[in-house]
Amino acid sequence: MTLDLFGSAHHDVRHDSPQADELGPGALVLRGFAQSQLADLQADIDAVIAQAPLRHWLTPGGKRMSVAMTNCGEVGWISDRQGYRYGTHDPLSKRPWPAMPVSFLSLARHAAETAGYRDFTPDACLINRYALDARLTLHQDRDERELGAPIVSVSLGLPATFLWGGLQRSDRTRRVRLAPGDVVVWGGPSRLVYHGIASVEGSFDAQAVRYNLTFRQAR
Ligand SMILES: O=C(O)CCC(=O)C(=O)O
Ligand SMILES: [Mn+2]
Repeated sequence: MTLDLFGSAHHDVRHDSPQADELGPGALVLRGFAQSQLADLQADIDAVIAQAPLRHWLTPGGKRMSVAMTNCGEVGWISDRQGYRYGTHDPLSKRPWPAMPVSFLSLARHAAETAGYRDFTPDACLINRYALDARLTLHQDRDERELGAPIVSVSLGLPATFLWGGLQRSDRTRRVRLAPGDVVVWGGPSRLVYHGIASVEGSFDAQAVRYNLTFRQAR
């Protein structure tokens, strides 16, 4: 008994995440999971952006998205008047997307495993940058071929209000505050849950922004 208790307590402290909030079946917020890596992740984000600058995609309907985006990995998420899709090349530079930094891949795999998803092998990392007025309306991540793999989503910079709904767009949404270092993982029965970003929390520093890394197995 004593050994069991000691063993499970010991097991808990090995995780980087002291707390996990369940959003639904197969969906967790790992609080502070990436906390100790924020500076390294930001340096890697800056290096990707230097090769593939952030841009505001057009929606298929022709509206400019308020979130600025770029990608790294084998494939990147693209939106324009032709629709949403994944592509191997940056349409701006016509070059392949920058490689996924090792720090990104190991964080994504470790977070997925902590949430119960083994062997997550993301081939796509979407980098989202939110200024104070940016929003991401309620949507499903459904452009991926491999819906068996989870989504891993990492928050950096300003805090935000994440919307977590249901499998129908009209389902009630829950508001979840995401702080820098929080990692949301969703898959299994929650893989196609509607979600979005309602708002980014202000700061006196006008330069401040929020970044999000969304890891997916797209192909
Ligand atoms: O910024 C976030 O936390 C969510 C991003 C997202 O849902 C997406 O890029 O599909
Ligand atoms: Mn999404």
